[in-house]
Amino acid sequence: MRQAEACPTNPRFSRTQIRVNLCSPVNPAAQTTPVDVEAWADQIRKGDIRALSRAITAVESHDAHAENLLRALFPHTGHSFVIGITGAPGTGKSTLTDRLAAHYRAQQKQVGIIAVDPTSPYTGGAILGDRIRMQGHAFDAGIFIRSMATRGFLGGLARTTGEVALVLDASGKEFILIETVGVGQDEVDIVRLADCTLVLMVPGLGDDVQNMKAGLMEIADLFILNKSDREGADRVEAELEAMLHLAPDRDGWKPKIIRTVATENKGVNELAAAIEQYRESYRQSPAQKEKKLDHWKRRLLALAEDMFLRQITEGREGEAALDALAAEVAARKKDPYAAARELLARAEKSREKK
Ligand SMILES: Nc1nc2c(ncn2[C@@H]2O[C@H](COP(=O)(O)OP(=O)(O)OP(=O)(O)O)[C@@H](O)[C@H]2O)c(=O)[nH]1
Ligand SMILES: [Mg+2]
Repeated sequence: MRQAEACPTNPRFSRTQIRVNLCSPVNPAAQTTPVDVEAWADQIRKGDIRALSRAITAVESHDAHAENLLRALFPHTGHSFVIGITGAPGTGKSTLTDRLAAHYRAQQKQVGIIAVDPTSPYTGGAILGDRIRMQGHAFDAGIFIRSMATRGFLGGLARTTGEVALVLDASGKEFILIETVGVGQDEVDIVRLADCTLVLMVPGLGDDVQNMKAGLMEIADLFILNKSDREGADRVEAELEAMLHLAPDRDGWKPKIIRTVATENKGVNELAAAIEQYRESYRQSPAQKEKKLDHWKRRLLALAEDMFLRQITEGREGEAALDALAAEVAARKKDPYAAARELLARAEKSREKK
């Protein structure tokens, strides 16, 4: 079981106890400060780094202005190409993300990186792990790197990541790279935000292909055989090929395998070319529309669910009502269905009041 984590705005609740977010929905301190959201959005669109950083922080902390800001930015989004980079811990995701970003920067493309992993060697716009890489990007205004903690976001990690990506999109980033460790459902949901998903494999992880989570297998548009300088690369490639051979085409696209040695920048050009090929094939296929629709259906449902849960549990009164109902059900004084209907009625009332 996961360790209980305090909800950021309401430590009384923990994420493990209740998965829905029963915290107060906004940061109350921020509510009192008047903010010109339109001007802020304009600054972001002009590429102002501080305005961008502030926006991402606002989104992450569910600042009172985050929703309005995202609404102001939304009409200016939809231009980025989002690349999800996932794979087991230590497979070289950060190194490869970094190389791919450098490749795009060399073409004067603006890049945003979201590392959904506190252990990733990116922090506050600089990369800690590797000093040479750090020098490479630290003063480059064309690249924006944001590291996010993996848990504890209101509305869930995938939603926050999606919102951060929207902000980066509005700021004119042509490519957004999202690095995430491919282990849990949260991570699979994050990867689903991407237009193109890279799944990293490395030789020497035992029964790599067999052990790979079925879910990840299904979402991979490109398989990256990283650390292919290591022994066993041929075997993993053969296994992957065999598996891909059996898998049906997905909307006219057959996932490819690209060999890389991220540390030596080998295979990065080939990878970028394969991404471009995927992008082209995708652009021409009717599947793109369907994928986008599916994407927004999922996001809208998650958002509506979140808003709805907030209506139910809004304020102290809401929390108290939930506590009281839970106590009644636990004591068998009320059945859970009747109690849930009472909660629904509360949400209805809260809507009527607005
Ligand atoms: N030999 C070899 N080492 C590599 C290669 N790519 C990355 N590494 C090394 O593998 C280690 C892990 O690399 P990261 O890029 O941090 O891997 P990651 O997947 O981001 O790791 P987590 O974020 O912790 O899951 C580092 O020591 C890298 O230098 C490669 O192609 N070949
Ligand atoms: Mg990493």
